[in-house]
Amino acid sequence: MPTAGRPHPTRALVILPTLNEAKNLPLLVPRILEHAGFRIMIVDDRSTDGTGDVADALAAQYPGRIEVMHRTGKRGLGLSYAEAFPKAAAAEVDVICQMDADLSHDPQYLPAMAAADFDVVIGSRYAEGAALENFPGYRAALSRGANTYVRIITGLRARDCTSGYRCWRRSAVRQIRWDRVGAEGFAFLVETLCEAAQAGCSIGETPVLFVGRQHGASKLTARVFRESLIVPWRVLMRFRRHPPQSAK
Ligand SMILES: Nc1nc2c(ncn2[C@@H]2O[C@H](COP(=O)(O)OP(=O)(O)OP(=O)(O)O)[C@@H](O)[C@H]2O)c(=O)[nH]1
Ligand SMILES: [Mg+2]
Repeated sequence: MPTAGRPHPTRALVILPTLNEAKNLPLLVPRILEHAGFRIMIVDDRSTDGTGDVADALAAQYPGRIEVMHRTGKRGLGLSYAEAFPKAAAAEVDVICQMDADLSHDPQYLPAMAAADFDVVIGSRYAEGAALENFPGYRAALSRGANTYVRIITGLRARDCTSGYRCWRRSAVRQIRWDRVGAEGFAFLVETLCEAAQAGCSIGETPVLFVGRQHGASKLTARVFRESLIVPWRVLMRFRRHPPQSAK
């Protein structure tokens, strides 16, 4: 994958959605901020384990580099990102990254992903050279199945369409039709990738080592799972009515 596209250092803003990540956040944040030019926007969804306070303490510890959004509306990963992305795109940045806050996504990949010559770069668990660690077999099978399902329905070509580790050019984020992004949960990841392809954005993948979470509980509920089954079809219908500029 080409990595020399944009001048470095890049001004990057990393969006970190959190729901009960009090143990993980203090370990993750310094590792992101090791990279020059990187800032963080933490989007906490009324965590009950004190993550909001941990986030505020980190923001005080790293003045000017961390912004904390304490959400009050309906909870949801998709709803959190849908609120954060347009706000991030209004900031003075070149690249907007998104990653999980549970230490599954290693920040070491951020500079290369941010500098890669694509509109959207996926930190991919299934690109050549990627690997999974501490990830039970049934979860890996579910994840692979989800990707096959999504690719068949939507026509997306990326190997890892459900990865939550991505870097976007700000210009690409501004092209997304945020008014019609409606997924409340994890399906947001598929919906926005489809919207990016629909908008004619180039999509690339960089292999990452994905490490399953060690602290805290999973938030994958039956409701979120059901929505993930429906959203690819919803997007397909949407694009039938408004054909894509190009199929990626
Ligand atoms: N703001 C917000 N963040 C969320 C919500 N649900 C999950 N997250 C965060 O989104 C990221 C991914 O969620 P995970 O729970 O790790 O999902 P997963 O990787 O599929 O599952 P596990 O790693 O097994 O728990 C983490 O940083 C979570 O804290 C939510 O409703 N709101
Ligand atoms: Mg996780």
